[in-house]
Amino acid sequence: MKIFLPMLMFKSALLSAIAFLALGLTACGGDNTSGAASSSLLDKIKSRGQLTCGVSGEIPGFSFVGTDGKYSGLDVDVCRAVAAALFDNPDAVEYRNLNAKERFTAVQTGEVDLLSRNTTLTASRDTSVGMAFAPIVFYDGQGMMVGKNSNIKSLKDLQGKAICTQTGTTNEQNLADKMRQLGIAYKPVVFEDINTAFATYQQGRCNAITSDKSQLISRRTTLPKPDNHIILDEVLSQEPLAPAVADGDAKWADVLKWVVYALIKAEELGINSQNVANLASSDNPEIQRFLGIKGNLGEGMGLSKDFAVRIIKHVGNYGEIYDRNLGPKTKLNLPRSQNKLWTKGGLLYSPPFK
Ligand SMILES: N[C@@H](CCC(=O)N[C@@H](CS)C(=O)NCC(=O)O)C(=O)O
Repeated sequence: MKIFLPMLMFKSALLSAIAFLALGLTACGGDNTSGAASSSLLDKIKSRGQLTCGVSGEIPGFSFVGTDGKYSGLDVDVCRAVAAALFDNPDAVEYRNLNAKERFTAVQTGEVDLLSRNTTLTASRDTSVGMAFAPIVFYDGQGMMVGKNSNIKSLKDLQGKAICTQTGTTNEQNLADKMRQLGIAYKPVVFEDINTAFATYQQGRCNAITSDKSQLISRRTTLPKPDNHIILDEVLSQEPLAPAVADGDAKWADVLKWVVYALIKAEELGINSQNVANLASSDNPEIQRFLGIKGNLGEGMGLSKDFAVRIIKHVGNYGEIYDRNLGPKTKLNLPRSQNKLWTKGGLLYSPPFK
């Protein structure tokens, strides 16, 4: 016993030290959260004077780089709205094109401040991939595109056929799940790059290509003969698309969250880029609070009082963003369907600004 006592003492001291360290680490972990709140990315971005936004850059209507090098699309407008709220300048954004595989690492390593890139909000991404998602900006579902003359009229006609998809996406998994459920054996052809995926489909080396419906509609406009391709009626999954920031920085996540809500709320209140200046004299208390005429909602978020005015005057409300990028006057001409406001039978809803 005697012989083992010092060893036991050593062991217990060691265990205590480990426990202490572990506690310390936990405390640091806990402190980090509150530390992050006090030294939030928000402050760094403000002093940097520019926002770094991760987008795709390959999807017209969502995020696309024009021949003039300018970015446009609904996802891009989310970046612009955040920059408008922060700097009163929607152009204070540096964009980074990210493919599906790169996107989450880019957020975790701080390469981008926020991800606004046709990304589906899922439980695992929200809880174990280290993302903090903002509200949904586009309700989507996965679809299947095939050649018009292919004789493929529904998913069951894809037995034994090659289907192009992209790695690191929900689409790859949904396809496998759906086809297993339907008992259809198919050949998955998986790519990292969307352009290669579409080029392969275009060359006829895949009988079909699957992705979010909005993306299929968008990319179809870039094919040499868009009318030669149809999107099957069946929807394989739900794809609620939302922007995201890295987990653990509630202050920064709140900014993104309330900028998105501001876009929705502005449409609901009938405030748009054309009338926002006149509404400075509104006597509606809800509008007064929202526009920062009364109260200090913006300040509580680490923003200016008039952050909503800045967003709307530069970027517009959600409806204006939708119409500009995806609406009937665009090549995409996507019906708003689920992406209408809740007051119009859709799913878009903002909590109160109070
Ligand atoms: N919403 C799905 C799919 C998103 C996705 O990345 N889709 C591919 C096409 S299947 C894409 O957008 N690629 C664009 C690119 O790589 O730039 C997800 O979050 O996983």
